[in-house]
Amino acid sequence: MRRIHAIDSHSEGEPTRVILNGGPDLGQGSVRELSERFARDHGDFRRATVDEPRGSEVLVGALLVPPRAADCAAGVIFFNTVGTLGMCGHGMMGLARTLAHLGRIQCGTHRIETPVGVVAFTLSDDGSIAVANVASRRTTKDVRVELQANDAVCGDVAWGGNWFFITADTGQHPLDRAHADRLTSRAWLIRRELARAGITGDDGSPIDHIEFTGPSQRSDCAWRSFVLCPGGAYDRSPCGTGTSAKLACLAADGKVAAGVRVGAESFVGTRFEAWYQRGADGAVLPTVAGRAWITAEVCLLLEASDPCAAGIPR
Ligand code: PYC
Repeated sequence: MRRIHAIDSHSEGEPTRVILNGGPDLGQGSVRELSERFARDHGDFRRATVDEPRGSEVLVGALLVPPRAADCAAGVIFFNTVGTLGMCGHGMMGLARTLAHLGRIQCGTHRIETPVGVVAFTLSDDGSIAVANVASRRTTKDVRVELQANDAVCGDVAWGGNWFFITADTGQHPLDRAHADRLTSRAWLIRRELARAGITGDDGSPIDHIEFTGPSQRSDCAWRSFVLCPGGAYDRSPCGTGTSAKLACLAADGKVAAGVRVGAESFVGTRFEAWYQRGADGAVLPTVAGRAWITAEVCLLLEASDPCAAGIPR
């Protein structure tokens, strides 16, 4: 019987599972290199810890690894049922809350190496966690994607630690939970047609997150979003990397100035607050703040005879 200890949390609704032991030996290297090894060689471990029957497509895993950057407290690889993520905003909040729960960190600022760069979070006395994310950018504005006969969608391609296609065109489906299935179908269609049309991030990576945005009913939020994640579930939080990508678009359009705080509402009504600063080179440096709560101290059990020890067969 293999035992893997983990702490589960949720960040404004979206769950994270931080793996505490039993992870594979990924050798030496930068967190980007370790992440590539993890993605290539350890799919069984990834699926065992986040896929059904021990998890679900909503869950994001976080594997702690040694940082190469000397000024970082830890390195982390975020992953889901279908692969690894570059960064994960809600996951970073869950990691911060988990490390505090374990007594490994105190309030203050901590730097973490991710596969896409160093991210700092600040844990405050009131429990809020502000994640200073990697530089974010819009790479293409108003990309038109043909969907099917008489239907096309126009949106922006942007980076916020993952690649996003961001559009207000929901196909007239309201951004509410009664329409989650239709929004999911449309987002899948957009993702498929982006790939078919060869539209990628500017580094050639597939665009694997689709974000619909629209007006929020909350007086403290500038928009509401539906973000389809790579595994097929929608983000229950406002999506930290998606909020960063959206902020990069608003900054590029001159709609939100540096330092101005905006609220981002998730599809389930929860909220992140976000703002950005300009880097020396003019880059958009977003900070996304929210809260996270511990939900479980878990010991995952993997029996040798279990046909689903490495996740449900797919
Ligand atoms: O919060 O950045 C995020 C995120 C990415 C995928 C799920 N959540």
